[in-house]
Amino acid sequence: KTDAAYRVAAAAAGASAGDSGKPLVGIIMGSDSDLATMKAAAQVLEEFGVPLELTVVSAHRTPERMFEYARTAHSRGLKAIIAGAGGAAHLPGMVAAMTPLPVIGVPVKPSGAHLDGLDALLSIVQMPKGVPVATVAIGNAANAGLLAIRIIASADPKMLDKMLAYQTGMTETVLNKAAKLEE
Ligand code: RP5
Repeated sequence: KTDAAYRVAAAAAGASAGDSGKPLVGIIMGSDSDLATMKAAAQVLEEFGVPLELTVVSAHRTPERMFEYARTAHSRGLKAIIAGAGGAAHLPGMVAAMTPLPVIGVPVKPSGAHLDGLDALLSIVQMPKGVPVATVAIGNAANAGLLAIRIIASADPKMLDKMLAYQTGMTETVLNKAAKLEE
């Protein structure tokens, strides 16, 4: 999917959602410039058939919107939030402070950044005791998607089967590559 397609998908979020028709995972990012990184989380969720919503929420530029999003997320039926930001990446931590849901933080390396995303990583990972954010590697939004699926799978046997199948497939792929190398 192109970035533009994800913008359309964001606008129509929930339209193709699962049983209840409601998104289960919220993907938010500090800027639309983060979409190139964050769309990998959406792609993984779509592959597993997890309904999602995706939008821009900025801790610094739209603080009231961030408050509103975080405070209403659980009552709207979300089960997890994936939050990505670059630089002084306060979005995941601030959202975690205002929701009881699990929050997965994605450190984004903005194009042309001088600190290679390390600033975002440290901003997201160094949370005080009591306010956890599960932080993935710099730019690894796909892993954020997979972690959100595991959270959902813990209470959803069908999703658990899909995750087991994914893991089996990954193992087989690597073993096939190893076998080819050994030929
Ligand atoms: C952060 O600043 C955003 O999450 C983004 O990674 C970075 C640059 O944002 P733009 O200036 O491209 O909007 O808040």
